Amino acid sequence: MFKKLLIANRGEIALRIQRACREMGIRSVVVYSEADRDAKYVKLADEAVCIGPAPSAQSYLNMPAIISAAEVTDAEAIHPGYGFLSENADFAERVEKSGFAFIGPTSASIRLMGDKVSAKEAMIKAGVPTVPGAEGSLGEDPAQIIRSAREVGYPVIIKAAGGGGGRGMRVVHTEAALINAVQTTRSEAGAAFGNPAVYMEKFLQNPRHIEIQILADQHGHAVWLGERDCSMQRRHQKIIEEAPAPGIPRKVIEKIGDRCAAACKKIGYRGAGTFEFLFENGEFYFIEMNTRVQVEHPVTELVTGIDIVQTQIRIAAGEPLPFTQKQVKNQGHAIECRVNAEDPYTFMPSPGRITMWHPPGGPGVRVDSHAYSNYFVPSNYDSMIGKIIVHADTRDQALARMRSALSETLVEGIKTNIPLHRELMADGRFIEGGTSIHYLEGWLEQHKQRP
Ligand code: MV4
Repeated sequence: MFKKLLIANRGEIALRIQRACREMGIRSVVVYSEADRDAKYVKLADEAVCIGPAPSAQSYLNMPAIISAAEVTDAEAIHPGYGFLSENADFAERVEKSGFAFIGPTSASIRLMGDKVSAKEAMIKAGVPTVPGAEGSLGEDPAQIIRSAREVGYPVIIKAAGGGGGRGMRVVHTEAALINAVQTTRSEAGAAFGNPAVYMEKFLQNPRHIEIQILADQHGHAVWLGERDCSMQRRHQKIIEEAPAPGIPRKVIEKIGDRCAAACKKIGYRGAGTFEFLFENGEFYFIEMNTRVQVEHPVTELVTGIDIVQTQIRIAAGEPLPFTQKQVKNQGHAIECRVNAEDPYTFMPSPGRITMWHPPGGPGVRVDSHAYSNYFVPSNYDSMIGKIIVHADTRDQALARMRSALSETLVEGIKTNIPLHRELMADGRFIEGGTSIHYLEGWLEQHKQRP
């Protein structure tokens, strides 16, 4: 096992990785920007290295600074967390070429999944169901593009191969709008991702967003840990996640989970990963694969009892998976609410000093947060300041536990989205379960007039 690991991230996930290291007897090095100098998790690390000023481009995205920090501290491995450099294939490659272990898949796997066209092709080959659409990326011939759209059937969606996570896509409802939409998406993609390639899919009108968590080792083993329902989102920012996904028969989930694990073996995937699906009318359609640990990993940890971050580290150190598929069991129900420093209804960021932080507690309540009373939330980064996660035997009990946890939580000095979470936990349709990716935006539209 590694003796020392560098955490190339900040905030709650830096603290989460640090906790995994401490339990495993691994010394942790945290890198930080000038804006995060006084954060408690920085002081709690075994070693801390300042890598630059507040803007991410000069600190958390600064590859030479991070690799130098690993060199001067004699770290053996680098954990990228999520966001920042976590899905940057060039970074993974530079980390390994510099002699460190990258806690994640090979740079080849990251590259394969980073290009959404090659990711989809790999999944089709591996027997994972994908959204119906035109094969490969679109060519230049307008007549051919028009024929493809007729075959797929309107509405279609044009997506950038270099996009993902909702960036670089356009829905097209009529043939009259098609060629223009393709051209615009192409030029935006070229500017934003340095890759003008686009592809076409059938546009699914009202799906849910369901994802499958997998873990794969370097010895040819791969397991799936269950699913998460991440449909409660606004502008591609998830706010509530849960496991298992309400109302989907276990047989249907098991079939797709087994396909994901088989696909990992087929492509030689290693580490933690997530297969993202759209789920509509009882069918799963693969859209993208994330090659990192995700924000919402705790709901899967709570229902399986498996520590995903520790397992990521063990896999990178060359250990075999410590459990088989048969030993993976989902127990009870878990719900996560992301706590953001923002206005709960306008979603305007609300950085600044937290004058009072009183997190919830009690049985089945987990809080992953780097915040504390007198912590200053910098304006330079994502507004998420923590996550409240609950676990109980049933979904109804988990909902009750989350309502109780939210009622205990006090955050003063800045605005947070906790009032929104309190309302959603009391919303009839959410309580029923199974709302689509468009539910929250509709709900916000209907709840515009408030005190
Ligand atoms: C889609 C879709 C409907 N049909 N693809 C958005 C994020 C990116 N991962 C893929 N996305 C979508 N792809 C087809 N063929 C609708 C979305 C989508 C979405 C997906 C997941 C979660 C939230 C979403 C919000 C709007 C659109």
